[in-house]
Amino acid sequence: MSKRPFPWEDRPKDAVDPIWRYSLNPVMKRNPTSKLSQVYNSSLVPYEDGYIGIFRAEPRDLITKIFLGRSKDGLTFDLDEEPIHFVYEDGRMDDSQYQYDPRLIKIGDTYYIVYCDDFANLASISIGYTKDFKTFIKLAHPFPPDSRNGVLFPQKINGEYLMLYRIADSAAAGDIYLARSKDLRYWGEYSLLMKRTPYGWGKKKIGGGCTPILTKEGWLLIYHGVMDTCNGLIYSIGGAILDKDDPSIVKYRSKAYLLRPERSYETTGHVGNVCFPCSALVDEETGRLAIYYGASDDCICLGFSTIDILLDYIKNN
Ligand code: BMA
Repeated sequence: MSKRPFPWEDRPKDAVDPIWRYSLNPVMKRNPTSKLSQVYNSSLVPYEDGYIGIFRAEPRDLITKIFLGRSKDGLTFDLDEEPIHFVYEDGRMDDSQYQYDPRLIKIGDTYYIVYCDDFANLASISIGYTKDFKTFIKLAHPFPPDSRNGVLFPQKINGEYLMLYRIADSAAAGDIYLARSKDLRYWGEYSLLMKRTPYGWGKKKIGGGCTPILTKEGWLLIYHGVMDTCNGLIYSIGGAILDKDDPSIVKYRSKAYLLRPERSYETTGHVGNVCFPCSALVDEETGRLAIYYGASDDCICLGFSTIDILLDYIKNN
């Protein structure tokens, strides 16, 4: 038995969706400290005898930043007081004004942080890395301005790093693309991976979510989809399975969402009707999943499932 506690609750009998909510959600509520008004789309990985994470948080000026945080149990979190300060590889200080939607991925002995910041007055994917969580290095922007939702695969596949991303937010661009790189700096061979759904919960745009999880059926992808309604946008969670050796092949994709905003902490907040997944912990022994999602751009919530339940649901729906 690993001594690292895995956050978990059994599926309630009345659960209808393949992801069920932690009964004590949100795990991080709004106004968690006197300095921070909201902490939401955040990403955790196992570290030492607990977890470490990169958290999207807004101080009282509401300018989004990313913070380092630690957790012993995956349920309670201690965030640093200061946001992360990146330096470029040549020693220059990063002068970006805002950062958001971090995904933390360990590859070898390096922890990569894929997130968005400002570039030419537009949001853009950035890649930072650290080996010790003390010094944070940022690569020169690997993607052009107006790229979002970078999700890096946790290992090289056929000698290449793979990244999911979406171009901008304009009406013309809302699909997930796949990019390839040999060194994380120069990306190319872009290909369309998944289009928005023609109708329904992912009609307006879709984007990457959690780091893909390798399973017996291929890469399990937990992503987000957005629908526009008379009442504004609704962000739900969806699932797909990509081929293990060639993730540009979508083997299955669930037509039904896996979770949508329903509880008050998901429907009402800074931006209501948002469930935005950024990371999932996997318990290798049991296949249990603890999925962290930001709710209503105001708080962090936890959903549970298992690899088998999600694979079955995605294949059968
Ligand atoms: C998206 C991103 C997310 C956010 C969502 C809803 O464009 O900025 O961080 O949760 O909008 O506001």
